[in-house]
Amino acid sequence: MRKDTGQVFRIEDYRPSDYLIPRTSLAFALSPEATVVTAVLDIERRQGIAPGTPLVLDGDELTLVSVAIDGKPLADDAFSSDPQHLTIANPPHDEAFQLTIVTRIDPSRNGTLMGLFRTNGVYCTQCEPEGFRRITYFTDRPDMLSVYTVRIEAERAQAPLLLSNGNLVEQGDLAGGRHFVVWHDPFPKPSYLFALVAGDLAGLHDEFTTASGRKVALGIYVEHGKQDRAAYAMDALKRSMSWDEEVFGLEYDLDVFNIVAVSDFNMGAMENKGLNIFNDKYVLADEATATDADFANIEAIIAHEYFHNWTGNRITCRDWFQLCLKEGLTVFRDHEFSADQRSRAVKRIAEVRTLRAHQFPEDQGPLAHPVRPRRYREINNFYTATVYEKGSEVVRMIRTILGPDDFRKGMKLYIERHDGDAATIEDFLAAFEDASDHDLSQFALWYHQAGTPNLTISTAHDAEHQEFRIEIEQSVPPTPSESRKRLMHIPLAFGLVGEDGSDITPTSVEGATVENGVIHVRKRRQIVRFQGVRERPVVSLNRGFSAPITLSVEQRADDLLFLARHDSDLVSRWQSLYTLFTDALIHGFRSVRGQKAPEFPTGLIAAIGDIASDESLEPAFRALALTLPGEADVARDIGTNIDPDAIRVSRDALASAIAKANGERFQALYDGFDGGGTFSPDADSAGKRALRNVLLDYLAVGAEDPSLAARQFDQATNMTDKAAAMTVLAHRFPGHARTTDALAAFETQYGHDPLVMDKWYQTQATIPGADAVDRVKALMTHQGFSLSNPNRVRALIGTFSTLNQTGFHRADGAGYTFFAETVLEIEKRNPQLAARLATAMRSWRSLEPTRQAAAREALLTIAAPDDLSSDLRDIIERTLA
Ligand code: B3K
Ligand code: ZN
Repeated sequence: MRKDTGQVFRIEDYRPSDYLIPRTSLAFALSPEATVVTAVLDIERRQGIAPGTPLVLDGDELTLVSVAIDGKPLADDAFSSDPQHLTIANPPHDEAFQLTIVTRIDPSRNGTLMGLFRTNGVYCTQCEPEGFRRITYFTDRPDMLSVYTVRIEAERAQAPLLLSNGNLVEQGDLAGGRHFVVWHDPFPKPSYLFALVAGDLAGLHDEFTTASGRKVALGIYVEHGKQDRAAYAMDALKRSMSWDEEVFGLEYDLDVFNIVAVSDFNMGAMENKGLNIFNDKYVLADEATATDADFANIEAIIAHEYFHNWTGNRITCRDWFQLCLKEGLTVFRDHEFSADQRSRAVKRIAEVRTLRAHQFPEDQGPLAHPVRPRRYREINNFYTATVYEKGSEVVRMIRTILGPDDFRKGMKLYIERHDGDAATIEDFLAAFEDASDHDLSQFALWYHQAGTPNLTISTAHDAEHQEFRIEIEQSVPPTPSESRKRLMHIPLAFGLVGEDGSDITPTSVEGATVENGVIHVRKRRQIVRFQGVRERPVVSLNRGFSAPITLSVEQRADDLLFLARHDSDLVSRWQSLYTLFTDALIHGFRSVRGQKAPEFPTGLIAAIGDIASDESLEPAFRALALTLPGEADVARDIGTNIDPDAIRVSRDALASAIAKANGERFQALYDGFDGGGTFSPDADSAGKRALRNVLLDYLAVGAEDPSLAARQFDQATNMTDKAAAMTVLAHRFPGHARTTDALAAFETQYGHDPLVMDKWYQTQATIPGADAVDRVKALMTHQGFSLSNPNRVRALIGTFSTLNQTGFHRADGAGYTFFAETVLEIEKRNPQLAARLATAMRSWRSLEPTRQAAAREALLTIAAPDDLSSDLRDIIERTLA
């Protein structure tokens, strides 16, 4: 594992490398404990660099076997090496030479899952961001573009399948039961996109013909016997390929596109050129084993990795500070894809919920950083919601500001200009400025400044002068190492809603640029005056969630209820309800803290019943509208002195008030949706299941016994309904015999299938209350559980620490103590996973004092060992700072 050295990387220190490596040829002699890698690098000195300038290559935990230049082995004093570097102090003075490096690595003992490792008997690589240096010494940085030729040799019985990037150019048998293949990727690429897979896997094959008539062989490789579960992923891949042609005019460029699903993987998936590697969770699905959410994730992630072929691979990043250049843009593209495949409004609401749940707390806590960071100590810790999700929001805002036509022109120009480059955010913005007549200099702050901007808004109507006024004040809260913030350009979509629910069009506007329903907020304080507004409108703000901001608005509850029922923008309708829920829950929380029983507005409770049964709204929307803000969402909105137990009481009380008032309606609705029938994962069918399952939860809150949920569990014909019923049983009736039976039945039925068992771990890890700590500890000893597998760890420890607010934040600190020990245990094998888990502590300062003190103790425990990895040290020190 890479120990922390304290080194900090700064964007201003970027300079091009002294040497280039236009061609890289790799030969792998695979063996589980001692794989030998021979790298032949064509090296060219960059123009202007003095002959003899030392050549320093990166390495990580490598064993060097030999080094040669132009075929001649180097004398021991001609180079120096340690596991981290290979330095050739005085390389040939010729402009070009060939460097041959032989290294030896041990894939079977590589628990970091970076570089070359083994997962379920399969050799597999992960090189982004700095894993390639764990395979051979190299200039392992994203601006080092090289054309790769890869020869793989292995025992045929052990690894009949040998894959790498690009096209297959040669294959054959060797003596002793071994065989080989040669892959060539004609597109220059950075080392982080290198990939190799070797093993015994089953393939699902198909073909795609591109718009220009190129035939592409598609392959998805999975464990034997699981091919049928890859059909949905294959379908999603073909839809992604067509969509990118239609919407962005981007075609695939190689003869083959392969995807491999593996069971030990630190992240969702990886976009290696022509050979995507996936966490099997995001490939394998059928109705019996996957939920609708799994299907939607598979569709989105397959698309995301495929879309990287242009935004990431053909155009890559100059350095890791530019990560959002590929990630933010590609998330935006996958969001648009899913919106086109499903319901746009529902998709957008889900995005807003995700952003609030993951990015807002990051932006509002000690780990806040700009979408394009300026410093990092461990780049692995910057694959964050800010870079990805806020990065996507920034691209969306560019489209809002430019309009769809100029946005399309800007994208086209960006791709024409930078195809084959390692580019920067400045390059990206320049393409949009040059393709339109917009000045994006103030807007660019979205990339450079951390923190969630807030708009404080007040409105007034002057009936006599028929004027409606919106007063807007912007502020950006301070974030670590950025105390003073500059004023941002915020595109605020809005509508003035008249009595009949339709939008009022004013005769004129003064005080700000207002275009196509968007106010361009650019100053600290702005007053926008709308003339010709006879009746008092209800203002609908941040429609479509046009900017990733918070709003402080003095808006009357009846206006919000009016918007919840009538706004023409569905995202705003949902938002209005969500605001009302949040206000009610915070009010309830204060009552609980003050030893009073919480009370909730009856208008809101009645509106929920109406919305639930409003047939003009799609079921998926109704399901989202009925979903209360999560406990962590409420905690974030309260901000300080958090007592998760009181939030839980308030939230349960609101759920129960809603259930009580609308019980009969909910029951009739629930009965009206038939859970059986032929399964289809499409958005409409999934929406119906989502609504039915939200209703089931409300019905359970109001019920004396668990029979409804137990019946659904027994009769479910798909995993969505089964898992939902299991969760309702476990969370609403913990310890009840029907719950115990259901959990046991689930284990019996799916015990052999780790991905399905993750749902079982997750359900139990999230049962609220103080018992959760012991429950999770006990589950860690379950025979199917392993601290070495990231999916298991995330299902049990990850969900416990992020979703179980009352269990994790147990008042006596036992949740934190257990967590600290577990994180340190995981760190020994997989520092990246440990660091990611540890971010669950990031909001510790907003807790009430007793919990805060206990959380600090746990953080200090994690920080104590001297030999911490750079991954974990970086997170813990920033969290404690
Ligand atoms: N680019 C990869 C993420 C790599 C994460 C490394 N810690 C997957 C993706 O965003 O598409
Ligand atoms: Zn990505």
